[in-house]
Amino acid sequence: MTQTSNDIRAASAISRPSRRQMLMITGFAAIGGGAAFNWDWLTAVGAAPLILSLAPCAAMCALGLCPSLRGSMGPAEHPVESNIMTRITPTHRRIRIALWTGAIAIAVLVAVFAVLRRDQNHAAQTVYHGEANIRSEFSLVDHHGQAVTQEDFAGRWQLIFFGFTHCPDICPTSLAYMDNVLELLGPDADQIAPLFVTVDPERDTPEVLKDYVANFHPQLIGLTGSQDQIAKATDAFKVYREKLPAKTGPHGYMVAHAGHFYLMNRDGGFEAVFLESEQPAVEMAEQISTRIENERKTH
Ligand SMILES: [Cu+2]
Repeated sequence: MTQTSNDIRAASAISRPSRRQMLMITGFAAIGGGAAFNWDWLTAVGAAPLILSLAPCAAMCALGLCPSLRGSMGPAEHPVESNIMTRITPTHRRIRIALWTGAIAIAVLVAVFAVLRRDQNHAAQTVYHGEANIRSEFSLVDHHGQAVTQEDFAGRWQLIFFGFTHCPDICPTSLAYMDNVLELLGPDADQIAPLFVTVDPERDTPEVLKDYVANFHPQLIGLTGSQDQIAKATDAFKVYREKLPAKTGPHGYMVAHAGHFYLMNRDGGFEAVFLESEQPAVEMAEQISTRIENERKTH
């Protein structure tokens, strides 16, 4: 093989981007494309400089005009040398290093932001995972003795608490807290039906409930029913309740029960649960008003 044909082969080899360059270009293009596909301001901010910084380099590489290679592709009077690095000037090398360093840094940032955002969204979507099949479905009797079902509260949000009037601590504390939340909601409280469903229908007749709810928010509605009706309601909300013997207190028993507030949307679908001990009333009120506000924006 002649020296000339070797030169031609070498020249054509280095006029194309190397395998390593192609891999890097493909990788960055994939990151930029992924970021652009999941478009929002953050990925846009990250992807734009990435694409802008890479595009000229990628184009020059593809066209064989990369500054780092140009020296070795010179005209005939500058013969090709076997080691192309000897033809890269310090300036070209600095440009190339700066280009790749910037691109890699931006790519890493975009990837980190993308992962962080995905985790955030993931967390937000799965907070209440496993309780999505809770539905507001009941046929009960209110504290005026009127038969009611979930349909009577359709079109309003429902804030539901299960308890019993003989409860020594959790129920009065939670209902007073619910009172605070409703006060803090201001006019938005009108969008909500606050319901107190007894887990002790044996003692909590409509009359007993009427006296009891009068201690709390004026909108609070007490609900009772037969054992069967209460059982169906607690099943629909997956509420734990258990009648336990109690030496102190009237009638020799108490009812252990879960102390969650259920926030149900206007369609009776599950929205969120809250515990009195987990956040101040103002925070729970904010979480509810944010939902009502979002609803206003989307309608
Ligand atoms: Cu209680």
